[in-house]
Amino acid sequence: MNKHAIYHKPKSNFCYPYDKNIIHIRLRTAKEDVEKVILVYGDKYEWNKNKKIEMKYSSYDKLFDYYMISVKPFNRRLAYYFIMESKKKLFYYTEWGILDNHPDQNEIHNHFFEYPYINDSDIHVVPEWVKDAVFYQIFPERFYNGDTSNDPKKINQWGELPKRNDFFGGDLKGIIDRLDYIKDLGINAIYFTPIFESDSNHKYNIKDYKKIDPHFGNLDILKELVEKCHQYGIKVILDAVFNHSGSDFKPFLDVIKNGKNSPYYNWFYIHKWPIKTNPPNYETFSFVAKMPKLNTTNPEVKKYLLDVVKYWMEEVNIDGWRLDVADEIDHNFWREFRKAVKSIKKDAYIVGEIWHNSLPWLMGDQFDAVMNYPFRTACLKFFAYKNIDEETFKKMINQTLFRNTQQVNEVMFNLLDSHDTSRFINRSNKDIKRLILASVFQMTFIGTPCVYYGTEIGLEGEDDPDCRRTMEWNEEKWNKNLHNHYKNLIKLKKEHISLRRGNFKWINDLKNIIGFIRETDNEKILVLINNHENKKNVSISINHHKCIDLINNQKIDVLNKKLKISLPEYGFKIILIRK
Ligand code: ARE
Ligand code: CA
Repeated sequence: MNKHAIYHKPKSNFCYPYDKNIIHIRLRTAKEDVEKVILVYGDKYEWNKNKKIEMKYSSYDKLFDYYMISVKPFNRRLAYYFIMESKKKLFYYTEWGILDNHPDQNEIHNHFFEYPYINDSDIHVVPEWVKDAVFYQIFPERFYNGDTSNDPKKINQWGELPKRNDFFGGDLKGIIDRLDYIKDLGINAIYFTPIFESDSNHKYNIKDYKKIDPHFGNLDILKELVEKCHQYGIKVILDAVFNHSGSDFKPFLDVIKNGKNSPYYNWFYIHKWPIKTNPPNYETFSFVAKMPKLNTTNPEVKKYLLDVVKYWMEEVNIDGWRLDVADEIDHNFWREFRKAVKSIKKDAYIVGEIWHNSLPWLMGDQFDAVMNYPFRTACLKFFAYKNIDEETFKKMINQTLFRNTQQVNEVMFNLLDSHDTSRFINRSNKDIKRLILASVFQMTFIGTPCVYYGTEIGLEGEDDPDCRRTMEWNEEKWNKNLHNHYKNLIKLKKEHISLRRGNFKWINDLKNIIGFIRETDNEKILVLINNHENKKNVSISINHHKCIDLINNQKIDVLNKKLKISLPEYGFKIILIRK
């Protein structure tokens, strides 16, 4: 057995409470090295009643296999160790490492791993509604101009290609006007990029945190928008830009003027006064002079920003926050932020913007999820660039799943593109088939999908600023097939609980086909994806008799317990397996 590969760690993504009765335990071994893993577990105060249970082979990536088990501790406490079988030999894995002999039971207390006690407040409880949500991301300046009287002085023609500093006049009234469209698509949650006062089109350099940007509307219009959304069953989350303010934020202007005498001097990280902007002699977001970094470790700044949070949640009743540059802000700030948010709305959704492994923010004391860019990366390589095969794609996806706890995976914000990336369709050589397959995966995979406005009609765009083109409202110019496809997928997700709450499991023995099952106690759905330009036939062993193709609602016959499917080029199937 390859002992170097064995890994486990309590109170991490390898051992955490899923709810107050259940602890998830994971173990990593070298790939195809171990035949069997047993978990020996009990209560440390009653170890003589310990039990053994076999762990399930759960997943793999390039180098490793992963085992997993849900255990029910007897009394909320868990003491445990592992027995691994490799080439007919047994190994014992305790907190002190890997032993060739069974640990001495008289000394076992000093050896086992522990999850000492499941305290309620240590459990990461994620908002239930997010599991049912299909998000839509809107960049308000570019969605619809519903009120020309609030337009910026100089605006471009709707439909022109956007340059970095262009304005088009989109606003909150425009979103109210187009809510029927959003509703009709099946969307039930919206993420708005920033809407507070700011002189840019993206509004990430905020001048006044308590004011709606006048080109977007005002407090009353936002209230109306959120109320209408709620009437339509649509939740709303806003963008919290707390890493930095705009350089015209009053406290920063005060520092420019008064230097060390300003009461706000320590709200920022000023290297030297007087302030210079080229290059800035103060900390910023990514060297951008218009974005001075806020000192969120300063209690006054913290108080100010948490007050902003409270204001919008109470005044407008929003349902959560997306956190800008979340990884560059201190963890303690986020811990207090979470408490503040959840004390106002218990099931508010907190989704951080972090592009990498985000476990340190996702253990329950900070965010509920992050924008899942690693998911996008895997989808780009497999569906858009087609430069990895099925196996590599699965390994990448498995890696993303094992980075986080199960409850986080269930509400992960899964996206194919955003206002910070080129459109998926542009990365796919403008080949709609590739976007169709990627969206099938996105909508049927575990987690919460988000559609970036326009992606559903085939709107194109390269990197920022081109990915922020105006929404196309002339239906003649839509890709209608794509739009229908999105509507159908979203509808299926709403109709089938297993696509929202079901377990996720690959079918591992398929060649050149992606296949997986989503399953709840009462429902089972099989998804098959053929990412090749030739037809593929698959045969899957199955114990059930009735299968229904959910795309065309046709019955599929199962003969001799074999489900035989022919997948056309770039074809997919979503099949209900009747239990
Ligand atoms: C734009 C251009 C810049 C240009 C600048 C000049 O993109 O190249 O220098 O304008 O003004 C907002 C605007 C952007 C604007 C930016 C700066 O939307 O249009 O940039 O402000 O003015 C990293 C961060 C991540 C960040 C991305 C963009 O970690 O937090 O970079 N995303 C958020 C928002 C943006 C927003 C800001 C932050 C600033 O979503 O819209 O930009 O408030 C890897 C790295 C990531 C990196 C990612 C992308 O994966 O690991 O950390 O994200 O690449 O670069
Ligand atoms: Ca307008």
